[in-house]
Amino acid sequence: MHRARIVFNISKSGQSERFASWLLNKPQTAAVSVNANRLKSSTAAEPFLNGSSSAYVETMYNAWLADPNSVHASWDAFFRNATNGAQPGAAYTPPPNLAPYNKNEVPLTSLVPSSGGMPSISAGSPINEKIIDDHLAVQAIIRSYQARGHLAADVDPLGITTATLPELGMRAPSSELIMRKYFNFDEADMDRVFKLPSTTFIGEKEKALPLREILNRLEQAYCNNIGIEFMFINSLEQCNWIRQRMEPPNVTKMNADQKRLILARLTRSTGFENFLAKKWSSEKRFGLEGCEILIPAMKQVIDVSTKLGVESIIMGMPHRGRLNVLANVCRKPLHQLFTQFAGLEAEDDGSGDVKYHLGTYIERLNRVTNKNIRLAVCANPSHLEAVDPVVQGKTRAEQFYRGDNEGKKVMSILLHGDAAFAGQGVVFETMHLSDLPAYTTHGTIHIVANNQIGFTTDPRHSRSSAYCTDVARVVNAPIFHVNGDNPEAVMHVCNVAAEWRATFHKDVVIDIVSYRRNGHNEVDEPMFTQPLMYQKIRKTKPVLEKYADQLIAEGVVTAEEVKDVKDKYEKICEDAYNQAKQETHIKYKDWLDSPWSGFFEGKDPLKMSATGVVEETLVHIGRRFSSPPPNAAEFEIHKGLLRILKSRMEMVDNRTVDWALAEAMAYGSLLKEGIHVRLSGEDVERGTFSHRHHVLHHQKVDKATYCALAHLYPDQAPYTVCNSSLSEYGVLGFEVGYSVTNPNALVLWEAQFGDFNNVAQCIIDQFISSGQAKWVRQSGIVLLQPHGMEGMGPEHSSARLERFLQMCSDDPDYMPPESPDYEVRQLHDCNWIVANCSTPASYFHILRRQIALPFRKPLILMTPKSLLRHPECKSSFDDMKEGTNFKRVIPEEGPASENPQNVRKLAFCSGRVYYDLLKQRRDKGLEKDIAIARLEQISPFPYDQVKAEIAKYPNAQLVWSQEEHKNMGSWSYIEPRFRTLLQNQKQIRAKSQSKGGSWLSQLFGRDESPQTNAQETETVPRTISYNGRATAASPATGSKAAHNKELRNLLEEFCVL
Ligand SMILES: Cc1ncc(C[n+]2csc(CCOP(=O)(O)OP(=O)(O)O)c2C)c(N)n1
Ligand SMILES: [Mg+2]
Repeated sequence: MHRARIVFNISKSGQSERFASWLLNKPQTAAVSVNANRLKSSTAAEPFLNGSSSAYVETMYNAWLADPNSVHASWDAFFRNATNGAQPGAAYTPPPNLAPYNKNEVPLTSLVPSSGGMPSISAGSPINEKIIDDHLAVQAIIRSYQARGHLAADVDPLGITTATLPELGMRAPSSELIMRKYFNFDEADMDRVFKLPSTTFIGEKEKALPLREILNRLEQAYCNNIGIEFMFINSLEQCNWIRQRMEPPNVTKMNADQKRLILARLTRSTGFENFLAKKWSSEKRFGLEGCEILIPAMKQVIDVSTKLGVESIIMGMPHRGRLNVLANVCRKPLHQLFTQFAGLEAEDDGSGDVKYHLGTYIERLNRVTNKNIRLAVCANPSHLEAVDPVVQGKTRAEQFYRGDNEGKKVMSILLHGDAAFAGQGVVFETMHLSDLPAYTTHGTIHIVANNQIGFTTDPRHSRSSAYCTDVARVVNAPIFHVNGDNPEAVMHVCNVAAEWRATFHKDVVIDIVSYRRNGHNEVDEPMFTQPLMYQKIRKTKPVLEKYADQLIAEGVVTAEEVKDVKDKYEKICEDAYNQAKQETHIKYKDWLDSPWSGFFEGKDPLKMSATGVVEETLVHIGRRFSSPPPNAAEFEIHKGLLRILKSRMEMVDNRTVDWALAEAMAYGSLLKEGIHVRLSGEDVERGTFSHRHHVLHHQKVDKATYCALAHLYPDQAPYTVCNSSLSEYGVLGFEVGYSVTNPNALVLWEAQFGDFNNVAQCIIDQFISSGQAKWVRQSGIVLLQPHGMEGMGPEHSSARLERFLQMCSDDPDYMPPESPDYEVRQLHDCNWIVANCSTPASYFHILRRQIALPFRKPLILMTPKSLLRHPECKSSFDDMKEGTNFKRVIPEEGPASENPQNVRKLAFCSGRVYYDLLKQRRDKGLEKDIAIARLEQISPFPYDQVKAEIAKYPNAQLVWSQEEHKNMGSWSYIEPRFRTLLQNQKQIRAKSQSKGGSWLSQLFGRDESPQTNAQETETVPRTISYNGRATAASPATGSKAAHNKELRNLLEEFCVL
């Protein structure tokens, strides 16, 4: 109403340019009065003149005005008749074939005054131009509101985002400029009736309305407390769907029961924060004050979604209001929440996390829908938005395991802060997963708790986009900005968003524009930086008070009822508080977001199953993997691939495997055992190095593909191999989320080159290396990281092995006592496994070991590049068949091992450098002098097996050979662990060292005489020296020549005895 009046005022305020002058470049005319009664007459008189054909009509009309002969005779007749004042319908002569008009449309000519007062007119008459002009203008106004109404909407409870123009007495000058600039109807036009185009639903059943009512309704729909951005959506069906739900008058009206429910929920949301503030006034809790409506909003989304069939909801959210969400949305027992404030010790293992990061998992009855629902809030780090892809991965996984292929049963809700939503790139990466076949979760509901500030920074300094939600436009998600102080508008938007998700299975954003009543946290002073904003906030009544007053005034509730609901909730909190006081310990597992029921029960936590596989299985998988699709002779495979398949088949015949075949056998054998395998990453289907080829493409038929590993056995588990979007942070986060959902799956993410993993550093640091310690949540995710110095320059050489090793939690000064279950015990205690395997068999076993373990640990695996085709990098079936296992250390097995006493150097290494060392040793004829042992697993450090190898070569100097620079690779990790081991093994020592020899002396010469002195052996342990590249800032040189020189030096040094 108000706004319609404003519109009218503007038109009087002297703007002379006609609204539609840009549409019809014709001389303007004076206003004519329209007899509204005429509207009640004919509606279907001119069927071709509907909204969708108006552009065509306009073109025809323009052409006709310019030259009546230039249009079809039927058009000429029509325009002539119409301009001569023909009765509705009478002007019509069948025109060229136009689409039939929609049911809610009326013909334009029916709105032309039929008689009386109508001047006699002829072709080109200004009066008729005006009629058409005005209708086109009204259409354009409607469209303007739909497209840009949000700019003028009253969505800010503080009224600070939209500046006031005092002289006009209105907000949002942009809207005046953009929407109404050309508007020049005057008061007399306000009661003229205009037909409504098919693209609006403001009329409900009316097909035409007076201009005044049109404007009123548009104002109500688009410029009240909801601002909608949706006109960028490419689908007309979806645009109309939104218009249908937002435009009819009174769509946001709620009945008394609904209002009371909102009030009750708002009371809890507000009461919870008040209670915490009262009991723990100086504790940080990142309260929701100012955006308390978030809780009723989430509950509304959940209610509607469960009504529409959703059974499980996975949520991710930041700090703000998190405790409130756990308490009032998830209904986590309040006393458990309150014990988090008590500073109690934990009963279980782990280092824990602050209370506003912890996750939870609840199954409960939704009282509104009377359906059982599962709610999970994922644990998340401080790193804002990092949890987004994790939630998506978890949601996708849950959908997968339930067979919910369309996302009807499982869905995700992501909550965001305004500053983080706009600022964090991972939001964009996550959005871009939303429609990809192997990553979609079939629509996420995003809710922004938009308090118009990020810590101390105003939006104008924290984003360049108009809204904090603009990122969602890239995926055609509708965006609803809503004033957080209008609870009913918020609920309406929630209803529409939930329905949208259930209908179209696409993302949608609810932007709750609100404010932050306190500082960033409860002990911060916001007036330091936002004095004016906070003066305004101080004067703003809490939404609960406003809404309670409103409902009391409406007679929906009484003041006593309001007080009663409030007191009851306070009592609930007080009781829980007293209960919490009885607790003596907290339990981290109370906060687990992904319980694996049945996985740990009845298992020996230190018993690992075998990883070897019967030969028959290896052969079967090998053959399938080396064959074109069975029974599909017409499937045309690329000739190069046929050669690869043939050579694979030959390997199978010869009982050997290369890297790709070993990998396929690992996956295939797990699939056979019912373990789902999912391999995701950039270009993983073929493999960056064109070695994998898990998906064969028909050379003649588009999108016809074949994946052998998905068709190995009729009852196998599903295999997913999927090329991802070009994202590391988003995709790795997604796979982490996928991996934590079910332990009976091997989930792998492959970096294109290991070098790129640091783009996902946050996921690695915050979730993978520390997730179990912080949140008792295990993950068996595998990171495949192509790594190796092969002269490919600084960004294609290093997966930064050193970083992963630096984050290993095992103590370098502690050597675990030996036991029969040494391997599994170490794995149990570590935070993750870091390995750099040198053989296909090791790769096969270590992948299978991920599942053979009775728990789950992340595996960080350096993987090869040139080794994929290295003729020596092959394994025999003998190393993989039943009875074989993963070798954490591969000892020397050549001539040196036959006479160990004579071996002068024992070199330890890991990964591909082994093959360079091997060749060098052979070339130099040092096979009896130098033994090479390989650490296939670097961390946990295989003390037991390293010790045995060292003991075998008592006279050998010990060297660690690596191809990485000295400040990179494994050296900094293995050096202190070797020291610990050697100090613990004083009986093993080289005499040269007992004489004070340093690693330098070992390198440049050694004492041949065998050791005899027992006292010396006890006091002087052996040491290990370094053989590798010097320290450097960059991981690798960009010069091939420099690379080769460095390698030569390394290898020459390796041979120095
Ligand atoms: C990735 C990241 N960078 C910086 C921070 C530090 N930080 C914590 S809260 C915050 C402001 C967040 O603002 P907003 O997203 O609007 O949420 P609000 O606190 O206003 O609810 C910042 C910068 C962080 N937690 N994560
Ligand atoms: Mg904010």
